[in-house]
Amino acid sequence: MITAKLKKLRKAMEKELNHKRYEHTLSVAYTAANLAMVHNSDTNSALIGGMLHDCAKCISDNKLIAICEKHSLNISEVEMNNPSALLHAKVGAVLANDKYGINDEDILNAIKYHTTGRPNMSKLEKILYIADYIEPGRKHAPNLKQIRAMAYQDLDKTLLKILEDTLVYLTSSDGQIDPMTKKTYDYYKNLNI
Ligand code: DGI
Ligand code: FE
Ligand code: FE
Repeated sequence: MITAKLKKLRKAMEKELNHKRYEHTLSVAYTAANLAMVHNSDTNSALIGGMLHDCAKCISDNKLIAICEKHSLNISEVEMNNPSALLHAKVGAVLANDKYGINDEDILNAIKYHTTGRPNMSKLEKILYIADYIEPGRKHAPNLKQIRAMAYQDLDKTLLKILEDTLVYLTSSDGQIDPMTKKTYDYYKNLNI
């Protein structure tokens, strides 16, 4: 069911984000809802998490840093060097709570960890992380066809594959790896799934 709350958030995101990011947002929300249906998780939480996951993506680097400082959030060196890529997730969780009225801890954590993941993720956290990577508008990641099929079978295996490909991509493009991305990869690698 598309609730009044979700409609309100959709309107807010249409205003807040640029057109391309808004389209991506809708796509992530519906992909997350599909994954939730298949994996027996709450579809409404998936829709709300998807709708808000990139709510801080169109905020300038300086403003992202200022919001972190205002909320006494620690900024690591890697985050300071890549504010848009990394801080939008952390700040997104703060805004989801403060500005968009979301109190559900699981949804807030799914937004907070949607870029790096974290060890021992909840089902919703996994669903949002994966939906962000596989939504139909994504084109450039390698192995997308295989990963999309895998996502509807096994969340942990899919997570591991995405983390592996992300680390390869970051290494080949000289991107600084956030320690949390590596920690998440190691955790799922060591599960031996
Ligand atoms: O916000 P999106 O573009 O929809 O996707 P996202 O939030 O998953 O990722 C944003 C970017 O962050 C994407 O280009 C991949 C990158 N990323 C993921 N893990 C790391 C990272 N970038 C750096 N520098 N380090 C990481 O560990
Ligand atoms: Fe993002
Ligand atoms: Fe995204």
